[in-house]
Amino acid sequence: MTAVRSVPVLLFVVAAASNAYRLHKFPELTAPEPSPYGSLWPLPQSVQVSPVVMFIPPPEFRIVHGEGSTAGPDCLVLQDAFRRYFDYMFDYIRLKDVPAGKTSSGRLVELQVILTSKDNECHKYPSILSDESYKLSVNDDGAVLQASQVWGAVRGLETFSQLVYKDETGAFLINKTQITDFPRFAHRGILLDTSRHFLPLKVILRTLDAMSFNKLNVLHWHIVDDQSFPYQSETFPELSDKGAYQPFTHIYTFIDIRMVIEYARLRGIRVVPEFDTPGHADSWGKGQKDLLTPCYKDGEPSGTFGPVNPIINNTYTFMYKLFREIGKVFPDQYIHLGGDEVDFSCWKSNPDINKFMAEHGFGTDYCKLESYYVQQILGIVSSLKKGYMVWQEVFDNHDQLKPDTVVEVWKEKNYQEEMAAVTAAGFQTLLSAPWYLNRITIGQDWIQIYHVEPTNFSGTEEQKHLVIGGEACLWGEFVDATNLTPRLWPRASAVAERLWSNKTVTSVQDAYNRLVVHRCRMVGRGIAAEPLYVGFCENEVN
Ligand code: CP6
Repeated sequence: MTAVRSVPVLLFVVAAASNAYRLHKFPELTAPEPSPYGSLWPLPQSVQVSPVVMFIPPPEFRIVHGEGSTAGPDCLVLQDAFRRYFDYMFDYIRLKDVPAGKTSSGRLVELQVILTSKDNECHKYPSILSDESYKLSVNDDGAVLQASQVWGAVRGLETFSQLVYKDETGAFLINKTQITDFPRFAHRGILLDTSRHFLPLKVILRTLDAMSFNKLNVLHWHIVDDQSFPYQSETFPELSDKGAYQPFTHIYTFIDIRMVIEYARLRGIRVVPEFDTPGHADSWGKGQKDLLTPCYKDGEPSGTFGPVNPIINNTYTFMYKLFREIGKVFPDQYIHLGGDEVDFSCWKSNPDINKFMAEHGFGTDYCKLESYYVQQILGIVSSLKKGYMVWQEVFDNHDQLKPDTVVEVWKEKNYQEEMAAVTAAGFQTLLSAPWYLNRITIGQDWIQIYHVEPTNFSGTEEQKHLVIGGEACLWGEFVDATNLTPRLWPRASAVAERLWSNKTVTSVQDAYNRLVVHRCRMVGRGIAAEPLYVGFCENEVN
């Protein structure tokens, strides 16, 4: 009797709970339906989609260099992109068996890609100044993708591939469409952390694939930190011999790094390495004697070590040689120098440090010592003709930074005030504070990510122009190759649209309608992106 009576009670509880969950968590959204913009992600700046549909016969379809293009078959960036996108659009099908489609009015057999600039940058690396704009026209008389440089062509090919879809018979279709597109922000990044856990090369390359599907263009490679030093230096091989989790398997050799950089270049993605000092450098101490500050307890060295030791000349000789090597290995114009979360307690405990402080008139202000260190490092990196990025503390604690420093705002608390302060001081800035993707909650947290407006702080138009973009950060304490991809995607896609699309693109419902399909497409292209909510995706593995 009791068992029978408990059943309806249980059902009631479950129903009430799931109802509350549904109503409470997603008040804004209804079930996804087709967007007028199909599955375009991120949404281009200007899109006109006509209802007129054309049939694409895959066996005949070609992506070609159009007449008058400044690029030809020797342009590896385009050749590789043509191949990739053909595969993404028509892979896994027996080309001859594709039905002709019921609703189509014309046939599209060619996409012409035309580069217009003489300096189309095919044989260069992308930079903060790269031109990623393009125009795409899909018409009766053919499809034309026009861009000034290869970077715009790569973005436009992604867009073209997103326009192609299948009808219920399996025929490939595309609507007549006109698109004019360019990014809102020049720096659209993902931070990967390969120190807390080593990430195999394959995982990094997959992430670059997924970044290109989302038009993201900077890999911020937080390559070393307290826990391990996987960067294999030629000048100082002991750093990874002693500081990596495993000296032979869990390191990145020059060859590995070259591979990441070239794979990224072919997708219009920059690789900005971060070598974070003076804090977050425990692992450096294992292979480089006397680099870190010895901490003291009761007047004696305690055997533990703190931040990089800023008071000895050898530190700077070492840093010069290391950064000289790094500057050659990584071709990007920028190096990220970290500078976050410096713990002063070890410096405070050390009598030599305190003596140095007194001699330099720093009093007991350890920010001044940090500042002294940072000035030296910035000087070293400048002398190597590289630009640098730093975390916000470097701006907070120092009054004389070089004007071309890029300041990355990461602290969630009052980040809008920080953006206002950094830009009021005339520095370029990057936003990552609201985009920490290692932080997870239940439900559709991509909506919070999507709602962020990077220029939403009080300041002049001039200040807003100093916001050069932002980054989705995937810190590695709880992330390795097993869970990286679903933790990043599709949530990083929300950041990608915020940084690419027009400021006026804010409809969460339309974003949801497109993102559901975009996520399913990523799954089809081999990216294990997690689902947004309940629903069916034809590419899901079973
Ligand atoms: N590692 C390094 C980290 C963090 C930072 N720097 C970090 C701090 C707080 C959060 C997430 C990450 N793990 N080197 C700060 C930039 Cl919530």
